[in-house]
Amino acid sequence: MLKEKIEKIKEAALVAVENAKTVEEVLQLEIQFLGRKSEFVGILRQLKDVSPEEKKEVGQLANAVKVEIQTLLDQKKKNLASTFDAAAEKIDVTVPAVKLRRGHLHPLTQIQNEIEDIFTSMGFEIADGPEVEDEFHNFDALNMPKDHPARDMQDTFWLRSQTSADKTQTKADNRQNDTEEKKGERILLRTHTSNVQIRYMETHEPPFRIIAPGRIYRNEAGDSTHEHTFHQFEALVVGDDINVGNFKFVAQQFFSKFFKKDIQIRIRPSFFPFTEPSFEFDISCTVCGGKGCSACKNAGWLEIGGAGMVNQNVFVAAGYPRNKYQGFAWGFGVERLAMMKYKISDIRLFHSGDLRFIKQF
Ligand code: FA5
Repeated sequence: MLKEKIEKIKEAALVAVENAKTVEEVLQLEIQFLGRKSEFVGILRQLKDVSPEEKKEVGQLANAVKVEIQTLLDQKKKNLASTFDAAAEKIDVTVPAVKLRRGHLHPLTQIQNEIEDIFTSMGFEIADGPEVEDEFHNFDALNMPKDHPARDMQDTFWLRSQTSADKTQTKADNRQNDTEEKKGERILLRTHTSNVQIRYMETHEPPFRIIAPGRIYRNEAGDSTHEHTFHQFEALVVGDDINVGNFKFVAQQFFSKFFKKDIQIRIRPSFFPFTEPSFEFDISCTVCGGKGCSACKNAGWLEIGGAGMVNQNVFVAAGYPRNKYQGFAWGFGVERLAMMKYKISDIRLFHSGDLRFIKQF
């Protein structure tokens, strides 16, 4: 009697499990056929009322059937879980992928890297110097006496030293400031990259050739071609017999590589306290090649920056003997070069944070 009931349950379970379509359905069948309130468990409870022989026989059968149904249920669950159901998964492979937003180097960094690559290919070293500088390295050592009008050429952001910033000014502080001033120890934001000339020469002996790119600061109102914070790159080549011809050759090579076309150069007399003689330096117009156009205001030439032969007073301030070495130096504006290369009309765009501008590079 009980045996028949068990066989019937088994058959019903086999059919039901076979027809189940989802994992949820199988879990339901597990409760229905083997759960605590199932008919099957009810039969097992009745075993206590039957004879020992029948108990043994039915018990064995019940165990075997239970294992069989359980195995079948587990197998079915596994099969259904691994079946790919496109509708259930709801992945539409035709939906366009989310576009990854990739950053890139700022145009000024790109230009600086380009400049460094060209000069290292010509055997130059890259030198570095501090942006917070003392008066000695920014002015005094560059042959700019305290009262020299040349200091006014570059309006300066002066910084208060720790001692004078922390205390109210006393007579003693004033005396200390005077002493600092005499020794050229007042501090400032460097007004040009020429401070690196002195820093480098203090620790190196000629011959050498370096460039020093970097950020500089000037206390001036901005317009489309002037910023208070901008970049220059200094060049300094020193040896026994470096001359203006060497300068012209290196400059012509650099600008032809930088603008990827044949560039002519021109120098005009100028004045810088740290060079003698001093030049203003022009290149042939990168747009018209010298014929005259709107980019060069029909001049055929574009102004690039200042240069000259290192003044012997500068060598002496850096610790070299007078008249032992000769060298040339220049300081060119990086933004101005970038503006020429990419035809950018306003220098303020570089630091505007405007992504429409930045993304073009
Ligand atoms: C100097 O700063 C000298 N130290 C350059 C030099 C070095 C001359 C070595 C001789 C030997 P000047 O102040 O002219 O010179 O600046 C050089 C270049 O920096 C300019 O030609 C220009 O390209 C750039 N520049 C100057 N002022 C600004 C500014 N406010 N904004 C952007 N670029 C500027």
